[in-house]
Amino acid sequence: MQWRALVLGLLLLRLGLHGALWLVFGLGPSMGFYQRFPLSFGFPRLTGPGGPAPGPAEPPGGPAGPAWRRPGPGAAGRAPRRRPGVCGPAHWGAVLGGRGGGPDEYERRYSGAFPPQLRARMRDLARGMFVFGYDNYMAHAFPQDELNPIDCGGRGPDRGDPSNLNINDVLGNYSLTLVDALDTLAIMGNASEFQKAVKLVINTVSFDKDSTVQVFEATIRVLGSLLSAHRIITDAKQPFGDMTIKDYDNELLHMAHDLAVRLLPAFENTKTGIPYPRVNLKTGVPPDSNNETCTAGAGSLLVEFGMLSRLLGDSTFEWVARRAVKALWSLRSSGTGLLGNVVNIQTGHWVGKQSGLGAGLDSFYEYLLKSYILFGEKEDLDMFNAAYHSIQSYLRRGREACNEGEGDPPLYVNVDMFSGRLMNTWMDSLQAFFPGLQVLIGDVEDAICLHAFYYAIWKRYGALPERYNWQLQAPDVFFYPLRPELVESTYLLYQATKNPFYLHVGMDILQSLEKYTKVKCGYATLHHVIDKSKEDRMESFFLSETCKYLYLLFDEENPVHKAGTRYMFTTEGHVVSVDRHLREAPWKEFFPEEPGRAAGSLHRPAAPDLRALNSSSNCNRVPDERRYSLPLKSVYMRQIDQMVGLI
Ligand code: DMJ
Repeated sequence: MQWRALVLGLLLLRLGLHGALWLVFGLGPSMGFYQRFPLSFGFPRLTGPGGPAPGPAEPPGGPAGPAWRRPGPGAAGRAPRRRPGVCGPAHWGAVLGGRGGGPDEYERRYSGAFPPQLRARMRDLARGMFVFGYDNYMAHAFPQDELNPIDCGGRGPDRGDPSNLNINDVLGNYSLTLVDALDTLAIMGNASEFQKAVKLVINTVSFDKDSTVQVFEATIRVLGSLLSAHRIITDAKQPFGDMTIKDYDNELLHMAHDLAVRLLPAFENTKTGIPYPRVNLKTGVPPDSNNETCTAGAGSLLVEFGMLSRLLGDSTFEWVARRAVKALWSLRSSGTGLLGNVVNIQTGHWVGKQSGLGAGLDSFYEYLLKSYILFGEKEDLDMFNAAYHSIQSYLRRGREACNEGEGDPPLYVNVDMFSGRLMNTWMDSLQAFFPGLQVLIGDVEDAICLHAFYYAIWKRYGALPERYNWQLQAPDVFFYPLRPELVESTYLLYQATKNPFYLHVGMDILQSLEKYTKVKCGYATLHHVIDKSKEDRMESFFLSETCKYLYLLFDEENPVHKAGTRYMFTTEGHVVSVDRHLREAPWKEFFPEEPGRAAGSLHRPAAPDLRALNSSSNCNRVPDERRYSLPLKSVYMRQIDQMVGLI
């Protein structure tokens, strides 16, 4: 009798615990939603905090692996998977703020599923994570580029070893982490620190440095951040609180201009118009420069260069960036419509024929769509739609629908750009940005599926290995440098669905970052996602992206989410408001498209008229050339003319 009472008591205790969990964490409804998308990845259960040891490769002839090796329907000549119905602004409204229309079905059904107190705790945890990293950078590393979070020191370019591209491509001796973090301070509403940081950047950062950096990295991390902060400062509405700077004289815009001019030599002396990958900020393209560049590096400059052009009223920057995109686009395979990952900028030959969504191509796709969102140029959307069609036809494997039908869940693989044949069985962690991009175009169901795949990997390791082999179901490359891509997609999916499942994902990610990467003076790169050993490096995107997206995920009331303003994030997570000012390209009135011009040919504005444009600039003031010793714009045009052999 006593034994029965004990069993009954335990049973009641368990039921009570479940009820409490349901009430406190809302696990019931959240998981209920998730179960509508049953995904079976065949991952073994976690066996401990580190997860299981890497399993041996599947024996040849062993149990049948996933069917992702098989080509998709498009590759077999059949119609590709259906496209999302609408691909245009109607979809972005929900994602970019201004949801309008009051609570939708999901909000009503799940509004209590992730309690507000827990959400506030997570928001504060995300803010604390940023503050810990930022304060330590300022205390131990500034004015150097990066924080070494383990030895509590700073890091700049590796002058002793110029071939150390892992460091030198990114670190330009220009206080990178401070610059990259500016708009995160504003988004977190920290006006005093934002103002302090902006003044510090204005007073101490210079680009007149003997540093050879990658054009792409300098553009997305530095140029993009300067422009984003400039627009926050000059926004008449000041949505993030009072972020104005006393006596601000467009200094950040001038700095962005100065940097972009220093990057321009990369676009000279290239036969295709595709830029060199690196420039020295003082001397231009190094004499021994490599003629090979990755597609993403050369073709993801348009958002920042276009913004700069439109703010200055000077078409030069947009023109060179757009020319690079068009040149790459013209080199796509005529059969598959796919691009490779590495190209020779002089011959236009593909050196890397791998086509995928990750390293080497990721932001190329992203910027086709984001350029359209920002500037409204239809040719960008046309290119994006065509690229998305090829991706669906040749890269996507698995069953057609995310949550129903036979076969493995969908997955995007790496293929040969010309044949569409599978090239390898790994996917890299950069790919995890793609569900976020799919949200922007309204392909939310597919985004849910792909995101779930990455989250499953995260759950297994408490991080994303740099490369994961889906055939072996084990990492191929083991490090995790605090990348933001999964958080970014989680945030965008939450904005699109408002399903608390994504808050749980965010909480999980936050907790594993705290547990596995926090060290004495910041957050450290995981050297090995299984044994959790660390490297003494905290990349600047941890503050500019990872912390920002985590914070925004939990900060429902953030101005970014309010109706009336629409925001977009650059590939480095810098916030830009989408408004008509950036849709104005003043030079267009002066240089209308020539009728009968061959499709795909480049539009070159005539140099003399640029003078007229300067005075009608939509920027408050034309940069002061004397102060920055910048060559006149007509000089850039002449250089560009020479490099493309047009005169
Ligand atoms: C960032 O610099 C950007 O997000 C870029 O587009 C890809 N790589 C890193 C983050 O992983």
